Amino acid sequence: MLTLTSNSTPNVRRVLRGAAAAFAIPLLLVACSSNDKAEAKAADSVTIKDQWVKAADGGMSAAFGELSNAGDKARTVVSATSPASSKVELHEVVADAGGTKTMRPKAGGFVIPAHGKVELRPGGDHIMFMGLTGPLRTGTETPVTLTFDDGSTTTFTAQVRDFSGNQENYAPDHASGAQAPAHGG
Ligand SMILES: [Cu+2]
Repeated sequence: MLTLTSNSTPNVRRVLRGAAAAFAIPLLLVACSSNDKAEAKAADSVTIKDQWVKAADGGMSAAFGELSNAGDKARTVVSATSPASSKVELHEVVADAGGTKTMRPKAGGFVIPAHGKVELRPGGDHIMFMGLTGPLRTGTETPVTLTFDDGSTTTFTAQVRDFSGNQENYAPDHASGAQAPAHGG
């Protein structure tokens, strides 16, 4: 019924284009909301407890805690950010044949099994603060935001605590590491 013909005036064409755009927007909204209902986000099923950050005057520090996944599907933390550090990495600690422990970025991030837990602790997996923006004083708190593989995010507040154990070396990549100073993680 509404067919554009060569004798349509420019005015009529503009009106018809506007009508088509108005119809397209509600259709997009419906598509998005039905998607959200079909699948829960990782941020809705993963929680953290006993979270804390190591006190430091500057340089580097790390955040720890116990991640729990209440969902039926494994979830993966792929990155983290914090206003306390200009750069944040997800680290693991590995020991070489001689027993020397080295921390390095964990390939693939932290995988939390369905109905399972991942403990972030000194000497194990941890959230590494690579460049503190200021001192982290005992008794204060700092927010940390985790991003999951589905793009959802969750932010928790971690208490700053004194901790002096578990000094490991840091290897930015597998080929080097000799130049990096030892630091806690
Ligand atoms: Cu580290």
